[in-house]
Amino acid sequence: MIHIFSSSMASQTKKNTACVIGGTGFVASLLIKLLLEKGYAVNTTVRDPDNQKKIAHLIALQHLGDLNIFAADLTNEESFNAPIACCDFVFHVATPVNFASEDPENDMIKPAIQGVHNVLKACAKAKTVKRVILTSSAAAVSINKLNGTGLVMDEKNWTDVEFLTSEKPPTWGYPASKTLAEKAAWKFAEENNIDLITVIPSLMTGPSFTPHIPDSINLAMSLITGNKFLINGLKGMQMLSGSISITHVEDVCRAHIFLAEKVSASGRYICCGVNTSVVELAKFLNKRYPQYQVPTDCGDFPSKAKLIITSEKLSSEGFSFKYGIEEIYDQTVEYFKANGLLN
Ligand SMILES: NC(=O)c1ccc[n+]([C@@H]2O[C@H](COP(=O)([O-])OP(=O)(O)OC[C@H]3O[C@@H](n4cnc5c(N)ncnc54)[C@H](OP(=O)(O)O)[C@@H]3O)[C@@H](O)[C@H]2O)c1
Ligand SMILES: *[C@@H]1O[C@H](CO)[C@@H](O)[C@H](O)[C@H]1NC(C)=O
Ligand SMILES: *[C@@H]1O[C@H](CO)[C@@H](O)[C@H](O)[C@H]1NC(C)=O
Ligand SMILES: *[C@@H]1O[C@H](CO)[C@@H](O)[C@H](O)[C@H]1NC(C)=O
Ligand SMILES: CC(=O)N[C@H]1CO[C@H](CO)[C@@H](O)[C@@H]1O
Repeated sequence: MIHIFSSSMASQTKKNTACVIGGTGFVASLLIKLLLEKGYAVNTTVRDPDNQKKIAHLIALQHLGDLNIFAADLTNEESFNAPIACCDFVFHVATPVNFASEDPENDMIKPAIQGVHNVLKACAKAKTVKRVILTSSAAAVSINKLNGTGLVMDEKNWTDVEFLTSEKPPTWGYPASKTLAEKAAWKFAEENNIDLITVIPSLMTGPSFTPHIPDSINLAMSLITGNKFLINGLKGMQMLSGSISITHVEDVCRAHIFLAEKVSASGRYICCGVNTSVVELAKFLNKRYPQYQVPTDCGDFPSKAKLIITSEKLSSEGFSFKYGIEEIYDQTVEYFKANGLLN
């Protein structure tokens, strides 16, 4: 009797509540699933709640627990007040992504910064928010003009925005927007006394239950699928960002929740499972999946990465990665097979 009584009391204690900004995406949809599985009540925002195709995978999560879906756009300040009201934690995951943009300033940089301000303003207004977790990117850490190999980048390092905006290398708008948005978040949080944590993931892959295959998975799989455009994208990524660094999406989502709950956590946290280069990755994939005949000859493309980004700080808080390179790719290959994209 006593046991039954105490467990029913426990179920009445207030649930942890979280708001996830941008719920439809690759990372956010898995984050919502993990939060619901941990017993959180979740409010999420999407741009287009009436678009059944874009939100069906979120509706399908509602059987796991308490999930409400709200309409909000990063450029609309008022839209964040209702979903964030009364929440303990806010995960700001959404960001405008448009690698082909001819106007990165208006397509990515401005809305990303505006989004950070609008979300953080709503958090300050709510007065219940204990911590905000912003999803930044390795693109906000590792891009600089230095040459060499074996450089180690950590949370003290910031991408050189001056280099990006003056030389405008291909795809410069995305890293510029991520860096400037994260800097804007730190400034606003300091001025308004908000407990902010930033999570800094590298390229993510792993299975996804979004309606479309996420771009980052297609990029990570390009050496296997043989998509020349994306292989060039991967090479461009190594040249610009200094390495090919890969993490299982579930580890990144686990790190978000770990850092929200870890009271002693503060500042930026790089979350990177594996550091590698295009040539090393090609050799690994060629050996592990001989059936796909991944070419390993990349001509005179640099075989060694310029740098690694280290997750030492995250590990020293007690976080451990669940997935290494073998499991990351085994699971992604299975996901591609299940979607008819590989034999
Ligand atoms: N994927 C990676 O490899 C990777 C690596 C490092 C960092 N990150 C970071 O991780 C986060 C999630 O990335 P992801 O891969 O999950 O991206 P994604 O699948 O493309 O999702 C992006 C999300 O942002 C939302 N969004 C875009 N513009 C918006 C706006 N104006 N207002 C409101 N929402 C908007 C999208 O909503 P709609 O559904 O309405 O379009 C979508 O839910 C991003 O901050 C990204 O920079 C990703
Ligand atoms: C979600 O939004 C509603 C409406 O603003 C609010 O009452 C509730 O406390 C919010 N939080 C959660 C986690 O449900
Ligand atoms: C890096 O190498 C490039 C090409 O060789 C050169 O133009 C540039 O000046 C070098 N940068 C530094 C900081 O040494
Ligand atoms: C990274 O930051 C540290 C500390 O500010 C600095 O000493 C180091 O030169 C930076 N590394 C690079 C490659 O910019
Ligand atoms: C310096 C460092 O952390 N190197 C690691 C990069 O990633 C590989 C795994 O792919 C590790 O073996 C290295 O230790």
